[in-house]
Amino acid sequence: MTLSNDNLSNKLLNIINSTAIFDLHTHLFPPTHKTFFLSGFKNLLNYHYLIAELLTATDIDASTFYSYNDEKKASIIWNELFEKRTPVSEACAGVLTILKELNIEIKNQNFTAICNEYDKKIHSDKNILELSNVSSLVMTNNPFDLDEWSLFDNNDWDKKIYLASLRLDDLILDYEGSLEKAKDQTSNDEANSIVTYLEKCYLQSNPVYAAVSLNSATFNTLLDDLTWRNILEWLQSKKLPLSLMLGVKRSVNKDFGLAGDGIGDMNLKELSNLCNSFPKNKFLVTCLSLNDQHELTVLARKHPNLRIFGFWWFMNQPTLIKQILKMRIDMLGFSFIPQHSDARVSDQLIYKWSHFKKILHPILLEYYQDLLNKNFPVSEAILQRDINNLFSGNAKNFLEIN
Ligand code: FIX
Ligand code: ZN
Repeated sequence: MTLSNDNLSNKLLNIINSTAIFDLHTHLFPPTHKTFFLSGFKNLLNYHYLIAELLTATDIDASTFYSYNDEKKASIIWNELFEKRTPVSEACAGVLTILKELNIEIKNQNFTAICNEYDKKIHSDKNILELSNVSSLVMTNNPFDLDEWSLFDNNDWDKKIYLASLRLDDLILDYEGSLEKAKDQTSNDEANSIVTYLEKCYLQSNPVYAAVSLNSATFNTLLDDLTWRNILEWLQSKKLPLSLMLGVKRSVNKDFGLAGDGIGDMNLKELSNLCNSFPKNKFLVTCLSLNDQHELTVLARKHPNLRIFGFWWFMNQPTLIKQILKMRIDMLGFSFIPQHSDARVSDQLIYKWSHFKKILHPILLEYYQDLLNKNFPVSEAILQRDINNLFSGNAKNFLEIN
């Protein structure tokens, strides 16, 4: 049945809130992978986005801050960013959204009281997945970090919820060290031991894509380096897309650790070149800089083997998302993957997705209202089809999974 302008907004909101999400890129792990699974209020506060905010807003010294235990770090962040200052940044707002969702009052409660109440409410990863309506997600799995990779030695976690991806940054950052590990793990001394090792990892983990973060200084390695050409060929044979996270410069401020990465240069002409040179490979692409968004969207109209995904990190701000999301729809229709969470702490799924939905609803509403005004019949079934595609179908179709 065709909807009218009167009931469109509510129907759309209901569908957005009830449709299951497939989260294409996270840094999450199942709870059984103990040292890597992060959850809870203290971990939420110790998020590197908030650490960067703290270390630049105050005169707290980075190495002194990092020498504290998790509880003390979290209490400093709460005190400096939520008590002494007004928590209006996107990362601060995220913490408040989660507290509100869990009905935890801030008024008249100090840090310890909030921590205690929070710990009573959360729960398990299942709880969080339910609250955020995420049905499955892709982890970031580094085959060259053997401790982290030991996840795949065990079967005590849900492989239908936690899907694997092969994160290959170590091959760029430390090729020799990675090669040694690959040889070690495969008892293989041949030139192609990297691919031999990746094949072993593939069989072990059943990944849905491989991924690497690059900037203009490292991007050409993909085209010029024999190992990478072999990897691209191997990925094609496995029908595995390569996810390219473009425009990051690591350690802009070394003292800040994980909170010290920034934006680097990126020349997207090289991306176009890559898409042409490897037409049978598929590339998921996200760009870190606002400057690259328009060109990236144009390239997604030119290369069928390129699919845009998400608002990565410094792009994940409401003001930028509103503008760029509309531009993507104007140029691509709904043929892109609008968001991923990049969650590092499981609880963040709750705010990352609810914040995105809050932006998505009024933007989509405008497009559907315009269609109705032009006498194009918009039914509930059309809304549901579109939201299914935006929240999971587009990503799963590109990955060829169901
Ligand atoms: O490279 C990445 O996958 C980035 O998302 C991370 O390295 C970054 O630290 C992050 O958490 C961004 O959201
Ligand atoms: Zn990430």
